[in-house]
Amino acid sequence: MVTIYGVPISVHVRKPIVTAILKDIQYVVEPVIPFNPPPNWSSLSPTGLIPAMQDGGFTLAESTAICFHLERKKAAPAILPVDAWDCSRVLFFDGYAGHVFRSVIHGLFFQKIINPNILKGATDQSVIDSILATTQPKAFSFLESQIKGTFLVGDSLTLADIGIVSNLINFQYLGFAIDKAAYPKLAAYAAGIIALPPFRRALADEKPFAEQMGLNRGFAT
Ligand SMILES: N[C@@H](CCC(=O)N[C@@H](CS)C(=O)NCC(=O)O)C(=O)O
Repeated sequence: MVTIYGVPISVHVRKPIVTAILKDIQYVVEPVIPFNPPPNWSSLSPTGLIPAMQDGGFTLAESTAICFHLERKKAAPAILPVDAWDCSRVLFFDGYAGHVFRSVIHGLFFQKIINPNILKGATDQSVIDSILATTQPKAFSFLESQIKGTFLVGDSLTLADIGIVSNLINFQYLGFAIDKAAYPKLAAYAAGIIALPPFRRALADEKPFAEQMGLNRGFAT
């Protein structure tokens, strides 16, 4: 049994959860909120960030490393293509997903959810407006240019889709829509990936957490 530490509505915790569901690997989620971690947290997550994982006597942090462990634990269905060029492209998009999180999603989520609900601070609307006017259109325009079909790379779900769409889920959780006029391919792509069974189950399982935080689930139903 694999234990995944973190909250399932997190962009990065959802990556190993979707991967485990896709591969039919048994897992449990041990809720950890980074702002209020358990005493042994630094031994599980050296950065203090979620997710971390335990599998038998083996512990690991960093979502990409955890997904890679799950890939080696159970090869099929693969989230990393055999073809070298395709695999490199998948790793590029996984890295780009980290960029989307840091430059778009983290700031929006912090201002709309973490600051008012957890830290009891005030939302800074100017930060939200700035992200929506600068980094978000730049990232979405790039992604729009990359979409050629159902999946970002090849003809099956890979770590590229898992990382990118996990960000797009949290964008929509905040009540924002992917503008179909400006980004028609991205909007259709995200809806298609979210409709796949591993994402549907992950979103159903995280429903109580999403509802507790007052997140918008309209796109997921
Ligand atoms: N590179 C890390 C990033 C993890 C990350 O940023 N996690 C966020 C939640 S999605 C977090 O722990 N945030 C809490 C904080 O910033 O203190 C990974 O892929 O696991």
